[in-house]
Amino acid sequence: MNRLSSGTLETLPGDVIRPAYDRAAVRSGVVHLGIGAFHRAHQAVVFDDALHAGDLRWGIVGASLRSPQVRDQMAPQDGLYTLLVRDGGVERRRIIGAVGKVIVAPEEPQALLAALASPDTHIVTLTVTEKGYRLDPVTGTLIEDDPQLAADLLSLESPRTAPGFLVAALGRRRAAGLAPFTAISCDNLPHNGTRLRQAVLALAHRHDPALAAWIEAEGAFPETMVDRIVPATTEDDVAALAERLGVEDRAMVKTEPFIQWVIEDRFCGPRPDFGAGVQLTAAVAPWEEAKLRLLNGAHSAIAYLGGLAGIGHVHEVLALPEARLFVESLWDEAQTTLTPPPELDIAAYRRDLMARFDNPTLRHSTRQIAMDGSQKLPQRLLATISARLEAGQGIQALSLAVAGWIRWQAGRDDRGGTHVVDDPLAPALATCLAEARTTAQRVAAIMGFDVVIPSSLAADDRFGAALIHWLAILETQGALAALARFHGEK
Ligand code: CS2
Repeated sequence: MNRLSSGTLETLPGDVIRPAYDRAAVRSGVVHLGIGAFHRAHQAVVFDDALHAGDLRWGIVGASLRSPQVRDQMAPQDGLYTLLVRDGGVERRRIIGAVGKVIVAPEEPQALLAALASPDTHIVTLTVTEKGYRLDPVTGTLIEDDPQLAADLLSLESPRTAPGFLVAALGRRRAAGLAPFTAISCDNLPHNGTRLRQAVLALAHRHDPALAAWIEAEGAFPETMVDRIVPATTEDDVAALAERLGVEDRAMVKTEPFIQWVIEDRFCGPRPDFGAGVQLTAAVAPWEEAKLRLLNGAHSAIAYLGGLAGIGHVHEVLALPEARLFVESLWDEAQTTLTPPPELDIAAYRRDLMARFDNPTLRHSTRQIAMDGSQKLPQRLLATISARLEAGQGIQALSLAVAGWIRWQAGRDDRGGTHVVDDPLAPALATCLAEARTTAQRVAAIMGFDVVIPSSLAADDRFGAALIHWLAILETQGALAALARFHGEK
């Protein structure tokens, strides 16, 4: 079967939306680091909207910092891919044309630097996951013994890390008399702009304090909150789409109708006239906190507890009344820790969230969300627990979720299935738990794991006791029994 490409665009069924602008005339105003499915279903769509609106400055050069997979999927398709929006039985298909080319950074670091240093480039967006910033989650300082960062600390001739590429490119821009670009972290991290700025300034300072001062004075690192559920594409999705399109698209992404991008209005250069889905604001933190603690907190809880029960997808977990009630209780706990922006109606947000999680056609896998728990837990669950404890409030639902994460480390679910713990700290966590023989010892070991659990929380007996209580039930009776017990005890 033919591939989707500029040459086969015309053969697509009439209901497929396609680029209504001249792709040959598009300039690349954006470089994106970490071109995975999330970027293609989120920021790329926003820039594609700008192109549709007639502002041709906002094409994207995508970069992959690790594997060539996305380049290999997109290059034969001239960068084109399908955005498949699924809502119950309704499916909308749109071809996104914003991505001009994809660079695999380890193969062509100089090409990526050239794109970042180009006078056409005004915005750099990043989805490099929590771990990509090379910052210690607790102290916020650079992880200097990370081998890739260590290489970038020595030399920025051929950078390896996201901060490394940004610093090297900003150095070139300064030398060429160009303004810096606006760098926008689109990862689910609290204060993501501040973190990116910290990583860039710390690295720049080590190479050239004058460059660091220039970045500090002239650059911009807006905070953002990004939201759209983008499950990983499966072979079945690719096959089903090929049947509908008549051509094969190996770079397709599937997502929900909902899209939200809240951006701090702090750009140091041009930006598109953003349309639907984007809100510019002075304060992102309240949005971000609500999203991280409600959406992502529930997601992680569903992933571990549902995954332990051997359930594959989010909507299937929520089909169980006890899981649903548990999520509502988790939200009851998280909600009191928020200071929502005036425009955000939390009750309506919770209702909408549950409906988004229920979307049966997304098939969002619990294992996908369970990934990288050590990087996600602090902002999704642990900060919420600290806030509740400080206010003298209960933490039972939040603790059951964290106990689920601890239990997940054993690599076995309640039905005897096994899973790989996909986490950059998996080896360290395994070592930390290796000697622990009892539930209490396992909890004590995790409490001492200070790259994830802040010391103030580790010292709080209320948290320790709740974890022991729930972990014991998870270990002896399983996740479904724990959820049922949760309601019995409430
Ligand atoms: C999910 C997120 O995989 C995960 O950890 O919680 O990717 C989530 O789907 C997005 O943040 C939604 O905006």
